[in-house]
Amino acid sequence: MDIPKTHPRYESLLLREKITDCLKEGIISETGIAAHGRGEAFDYFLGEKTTREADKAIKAAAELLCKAKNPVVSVNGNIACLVPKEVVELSEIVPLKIEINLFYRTYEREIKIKKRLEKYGARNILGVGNNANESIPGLDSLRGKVSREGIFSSDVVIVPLEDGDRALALKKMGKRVIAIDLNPLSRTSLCSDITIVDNVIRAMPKLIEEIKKFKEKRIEENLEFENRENLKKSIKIMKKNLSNWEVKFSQR
Ligand code: PTJ
Repeated sequence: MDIPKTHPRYESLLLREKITDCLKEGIISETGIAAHGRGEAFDYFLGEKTTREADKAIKAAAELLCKAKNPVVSVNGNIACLVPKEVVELSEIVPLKIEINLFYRTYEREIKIKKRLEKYGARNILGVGNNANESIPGLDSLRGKVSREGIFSSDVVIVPLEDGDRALALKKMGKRVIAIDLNPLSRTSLCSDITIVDNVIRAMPKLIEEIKKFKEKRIEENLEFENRENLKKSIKIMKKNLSNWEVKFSQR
């Protein structure tokens, strides 16, 4: 359907179209649609823009990625759908490995996601078929199947948009976890070392920019970052936006 550009929710509707197209193609799981909807709601509360807190988390994430020895980006259906180009760019500039890791894992979906990423220039994608040859201890879901040379032996993992069972298990393995999650209350957000409370659509290009800047500076920086404090501030922003709307409505 042609969405009129004048529609007040044009951008958001375009994203929904992308998501439904990816569902039809078998990239996104059916529950990925529900995950997207939950994200939309939190984005609304956030004001649909990158906050100062998210910017701070992005800078800290850029530094952690640049200093990592074996960083990996974990890709699920929603990420392959929404930001495939950015995933590939990230893998080139850090550089880092791309690993497909799915909750609703089927070989068919792995291949479809792999092909989509390759269309954007990705090479050596891990986590497909027999390459998912290791298990994350204590994780019963299929997300526990990981690649030995990827997530299993990584020191830093970036997990954009997922639920918290794996993030916690990765922490227990001693890894540093970077999450991108619009929900500051999710288990992933709470247990990660750095949570970027922002939409992946906005956060990924900004993360790439910050990595470029960090590399250009070539100086030792040790940014201080307190995840819980940052999360609290993101919640405060949401609360403030909600109260501002409440005031606006009572003035009508
Ligand atoms: O592709 P698969 O099989 O691995 O399945 C992946 C899904 C997404 C279905 C699975 O990880 C899942 O169920 O996730 P949850 O529990 O719904 O969590 C997704 C989180 O991402 C929620 O906290 C959402 O608020 C958040 N989220 C959704 N869309 C975005 C987002 N965060 C950032 N940017 C978004 N665009």
